[in-house]
Amino acid sequence: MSEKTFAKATKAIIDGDAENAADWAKRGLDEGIEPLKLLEQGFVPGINEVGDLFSKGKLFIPRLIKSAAAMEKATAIINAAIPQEEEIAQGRIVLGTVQGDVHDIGKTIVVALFKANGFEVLDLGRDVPNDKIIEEAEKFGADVIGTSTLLTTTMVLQKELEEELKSAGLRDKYKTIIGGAPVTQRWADRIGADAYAHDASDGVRKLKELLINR
Ligand code: B1M
Repeated sequence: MSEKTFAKATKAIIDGDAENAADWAKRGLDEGIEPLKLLEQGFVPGINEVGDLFSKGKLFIPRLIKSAAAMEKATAIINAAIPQEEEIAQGRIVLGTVQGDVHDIGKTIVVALFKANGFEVLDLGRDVPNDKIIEEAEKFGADVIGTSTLLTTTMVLQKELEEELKSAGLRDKYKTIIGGAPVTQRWADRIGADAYAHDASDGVRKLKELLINR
C-alpha cells in the first residue's frame, strides 16, 4: 500500500503537479504513514530526481519551479502533521537559509521537526544576512544558531558567520549547527561550526547534544 503511495508522491513532484502532490500527502497521512517517512521515501526522491534532470540539462527552470511549488505544498501538509512532543522547551534556536540562497524546503522540514521535539525556534526564512541572524539571536536569547545552504557558492556565508561571531566577541555565547545538501562534517570542522546535520532527524540528535554540552 505505502509503496504505491510513495511512487505516486514521487511522480507528482517530478510532474510538478501541486494538486496531486497535496492529494498524495493527505492520502499518505490518512493511510497512517509516519510523516517523516512519507516525506523522505515519497516526496524527497521526486525533488532529487528533478535536481538530477536539471543538472543534466533534461529539465529547465520553469519545471524546476513547478516541482518546487508542488514540494512546498506537500511539505506544508506533512510538516503540520508531525506529532508534537509534550515536553517543555529544551532550548532556543534561531535559524535561516543564508544570504543569496532561496532554497528553504529542507530548512522548513528541519524547523518543523525541531518544534515538534520541544525546541523554541525562530525561523528567519531564507536569504538572510549574517548580521540579521546575529541580531535576532541576541534578541531571542538563542542558545544555538543554525544555518542552511543548498548552493556551493553560498557555503562561504556559514564560514563568515563563524568569523562575524568571533569578531563580535559572541562566539562562546552560541553553539552553531549547519546543514544543506552540499554541506559536510568536513566543512563544519574546517569552519569551526559546532555541529553538522545531514537531515532533519540528525539535526534533532545534534541539537540535543549541543544543548547538553553547553
Ligand atoms: Co535549486 N539548485 N536553484 N532551486 N534546487 C539545487 C540546490 C541544485 C543542486 C540543482 C542541480 O543543479 N542539481 C543547484 C545547485 C548547484 C550548486 O550549488 N553546485 C541549484 C541551482 C543551480 C539553482 C539556481 C541557481 C537555478 C537558476 O536560477 N539558474 C537557483 C538559485 C536561486 C538562489 O537560491 N539564489 C535555484 C532555484 C531553485 C528553486 C527556487 C526553483 C527551488 C527552491 C524552492 C525552495 O526551496 N523554496 C530549487 C530546488 C527545489 C532545488 C533542488 C532540485 C531540490 C532542493 C530541495 O528542496 N531538496 C536542488 C537539487 C537537490 O538538492 N537535489 C537544487 C529537498 C530537501 C528536503 O533537501 O534541502 O537538502 P535539503 O534539506 C535536507 C538536508 O540537507 C538537511 O535536512 C533537510 C531535510 O532532510 N538540512 C539541514 C538542510 N538544511 C539544514 C539545516 C540544519 C540541519 C540540516 O541545521 C541548521
